Order: sequence, then C-alpha cells, then structure tokens
Amino acid sequence: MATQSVLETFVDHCGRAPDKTGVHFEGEDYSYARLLALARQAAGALAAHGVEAGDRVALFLGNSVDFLAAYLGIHLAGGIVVPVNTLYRQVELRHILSDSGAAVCVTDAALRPSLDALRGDLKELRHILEAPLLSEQPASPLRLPDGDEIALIGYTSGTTGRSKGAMLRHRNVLANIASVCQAWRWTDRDHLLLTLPLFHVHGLLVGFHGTLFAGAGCELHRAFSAATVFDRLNSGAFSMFFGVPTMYVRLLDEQRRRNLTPPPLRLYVSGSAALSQDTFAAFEAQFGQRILERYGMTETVMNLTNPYDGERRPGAVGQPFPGQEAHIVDVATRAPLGSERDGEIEVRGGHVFAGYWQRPDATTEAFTSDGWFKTGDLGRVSAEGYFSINGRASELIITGGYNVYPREIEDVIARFPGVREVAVIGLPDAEFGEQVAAAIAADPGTSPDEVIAFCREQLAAFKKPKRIVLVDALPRNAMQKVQKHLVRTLFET
Ligand code: MLC
Ligand code: AMP
Repeated sequence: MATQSVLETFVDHCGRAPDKTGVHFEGEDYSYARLLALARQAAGALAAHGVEAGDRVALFLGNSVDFLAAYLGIHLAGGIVVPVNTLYRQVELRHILSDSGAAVCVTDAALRPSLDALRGDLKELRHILEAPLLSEQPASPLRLPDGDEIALIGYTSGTTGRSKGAMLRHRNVLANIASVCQAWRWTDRDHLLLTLPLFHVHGLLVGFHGTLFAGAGCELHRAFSAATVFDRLNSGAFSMFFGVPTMYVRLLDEQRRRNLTPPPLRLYVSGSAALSQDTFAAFEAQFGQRILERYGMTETVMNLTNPYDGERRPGAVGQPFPGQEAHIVDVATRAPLGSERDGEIEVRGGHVFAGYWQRPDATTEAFTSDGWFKTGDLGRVSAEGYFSINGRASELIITGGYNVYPREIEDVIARFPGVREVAVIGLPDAEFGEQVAAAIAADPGTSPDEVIAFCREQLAAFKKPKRIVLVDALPRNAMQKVQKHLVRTLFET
C-alpha cells in the first residue's frame, strides 16, 4: 500500500538508519531512534490522558525537542495537532482553543499561566499537560495514521477578524513535502539550519517534515538571532537555510557589520512574505548566492517555487511544484487568463487542504466547482511561466512573515475607552516588509501609547500598531464605508 503519512517515512528511516542524527538541539544530538522513542512516550502519555482518534490536541510550545516529540506523539495517538503561536495572548488563545474544541493542550511551565487564566471559558479542554512530563510515560504501541485522517488544523487569518482552522490531511502534507523534496533536491545528506517557529507551516511542514521525509538532519534553534545564525552559517556545517525576508534583511546587516562572508550553502530559501528585489540583489552581492523564493500558505503548504537549476528570478515566485497546478483567473468572472494578465492565483492538487474546521460555508466559498482553491493572492504569470504576486484580494497585512488581519486589531482598539472609530492598515516597512498602523478618532486626551499597551495585553505583540495617527473622523464614502486608501494618506506627513 502507498505511504500514508510523513510519520510513516520517518518510521522507515528509523528502521534503516536508527543512529543517524535527525535533530541537533542545544548541544545534544537526537538520533532517529531516540526521536521515535520520545514520540512513543508522548503518545503513551496522551493516551493515558484519554486522547483518542480525532481528538484535537493544541500545541502551545516554543521550538524544542519537546515540541517535536509531542507533535509526533499526537499523531501516533491518532490526534489532530492544533499548533498555536506562542506569542498569542488572551483573544487569540481563547478563540483557537474553543473553536478547535481542543481536549488537551500541551505546553510548558512558562506558557501555562496564559492558559490557566482562560480555563473557565474552555469547556472542552480536559487537560493542560506540561511537555517534559510527557516523557515519563511508557511508550505506546506503534499505530500509524491513515492518509485521509486530519493531521493538523492550522489557524489562519479570517476576513471577519476571527481566524479559521484549515484542516490538512496526512496525505496532503505528505504529497506536498514529496514535491518539495524533489524540487529542491533534498536528500539524506542535507543538514538544515532551522530557526523558524515550528508553530507555522513554514518551520513545521517544510523545515521539520522535509527533514523527516528525506531522512536528513537539522539543527533546531529556539528562535532566530541574526548573530547566532551568522556564526552557524560561518561554521560551514549546513547545506540549507530557510527564512522569511526579515531574517535575510537582518543577515545582510550582520554581514556588513562583520565584513565576512560565510562559505556557500547548497540552498537558501525565502518565503511567507515577498522578498524585495533589493534584498535578493544585496544577498547575491554580499553572500554570493541567489536566494530561491517560493510561495505557500497554511491551506496548501507550498504552492510555487523558483527553479533549483534554472533562473531564480527576483520578484517572482516561480512555477508549481511537481504534480501541482496553478493558474491566474479573472477576479470577477473567474475565467482563466493568459500570460501577462493580472488576476487571482488559484491552485489545485493533492497538497490542497480538506476545508475549514466546522465552517462549511467558508469551505464552499474557497473552492471553485472544479476543485481549484482560491488563494486570495493577486498576481500574474510571465510568458515563460514564472508567477509573481502583486497584491492580495483581502486587506491582510504580512509583517515579518506573520499575518495580521486589520479587523482583529480594529475590534480590540474599538474597545479602548474613548475610541469612537478606528481603521487599521499596513504601511511599508524596511525590516518587516509591512507594519501595522492605526488611524483613530477618539476623545481628546486619548494616549496612543496606552492604546498600544492595551493591544499588547490582548493580542500577540507583533500585531500592535507601530504607528498611530489621531484624527477627528475617518474618511468615509457616501455609503459610510471607511475608505482605506484615504486612511493611508493620513500617514503621509
Ligand atoms: C517581532 N516583532 C514583530 C515581529 N516579530 N513586529 C512585527 N512583525 C513581526 N514579525 C516585534 C516584537 O514584538 C518587538 O516589539 C519588536 O518587533 C522587535 O522584536 P524582535 O525581538 O526583534 O523580533 P524577533 O523575535 O527577532 O522576531 C522577528 C522574526 C520573527 C522575523 C525572527 O517575527 C519570526 O520568526 N518570523 C517568522 C514568521 C513565520 O515563520 N511565518 C511563517 C508563517 S507560514 P516589542 O514592542 O514587543 O519589543 C506562511 C506560509 C508560507 O506564511 O508561505 O510560509
Ligand atoms: P499564512 O496564512 O500564514 O499561511 O500566509 C500565507 C500568505 O503569505 C499567502 O497567502 C501570501 O499572501 C503570503 N506569502 C507566502 N509566500 C509569499 C511570497 N513568497 N511572496 C509574497 N507573499 C507570500
């Protein structure tokens, strides 16, 4: 029978090369066999706490071997992983945990208090487990998931301000990573420097899954630090590095400060946000390497990639991965368009998710009748078949590779005493690509700093406005709709 999950390829590698180092973390090597043993212990602990097939298990944990063991353990126990960004605060946590109906949340002692504070609101949450304790349980028997089972629910920004859970099946993530490994020539000889957060698809379903699928190795860091990453790149120990554009901007600064060029890597990849042509060119000049830019999203993992062997075009995101399809359609008529015409990108293939968790309306809305997924990203395709992205159908802001939906911030700011109305937009930012900015009409004496502090309390820190302008009233059209293009001009002084 065909392979059903990435877990199955991982277990196969454990049989063939049990002693090979899969993960290096904080000075310690974890062999494939040891990772599997930790995962089986985690599965045993979850089963002992009543986790059964189909149960949602939230993972609210920073990058660590505990995270990896819990992630694999949830799958071995038949559960569905709900990864949660560790920067999330009350508003986001309450929504994700209650919407997913998570029965168990795996966390650690440092993050636990934010969850304890919400306990009363989360009726379905039976247990909060601290990750290191999971390894104290006897191992579970080995049960591998079927390809049709849901592997994870990734929460992604929703147009109403409430994020939606994208359900990815085991076979979706397996199909995608097989295509990614083929396109990028990822083999068991590769060693990846992995500093992306594991709670989003870039770090988890590309970085970690690719390592397991290829039978390769990675060095996992708790977080990205330009100085540390530069040192590690300089050690010559790696063949690959994946980052969001902000990481490349910071590595370029680091290179200028040190005036030293690390030895070449087989592959540098950028994604999750647009890589500017300036950053691409500066990296080629300063590091002597052409970054491979690719495009993905939570619902589909990886969609488009610049070629490994052919020309890597600055400002373009390349072509569909092997076995996947993409085209541009007219936004109004949904008719496919030829090259050099602007429209919306649609994608189709085995990598595309199964739909939004308990949102049949949103799922129907997201697909065409012949199975294309409407990405909401606007772009065009060149005569040579290179796609490029030039906008978004929605107001989504992407800052440092994290998504921020204006409505969510507007809802929080609107609750601040004295605020009459508010509009949130994204402004260009040299380091983060875009920055969150808010125009607020409020009673005299309203303090922007207090509004920012209020946002920080309720939401992840990267969502707080970096700029606030106080106005008498927001620009509205005759229908009383806020005109966001005019809000933009309020920041031009
Ligand atoms: C941190 N800050 C941010 C921010 N990250 N502000 C805006 N956008 C961000 N992304 C804030 C902090 O709260 C802090 O403010 C100040 O900026 C400086 O923080 P820092 O310590 O310099 O930030 P750091 O921790 O170094 O984080 C920067 C980063 C991180 C780029 C390393 O944001 C990151 O890991 N981004 C990766 C996101 C990612 O993996 N996305 C993939 C999604 S999957 P203050 O006031 O608190 O001091 C996806 C699909 C696909 O999109 O295609 O891959
Ligand atoms: P997420 O919802 O976090 O999965 O974010 C997915 C979104 O990130 C996509 O819909 C795109 O808008 C954006 N994105 C990902 N990769 C790129 C890229 N290379 N260039 C521009 N935007 C990107």
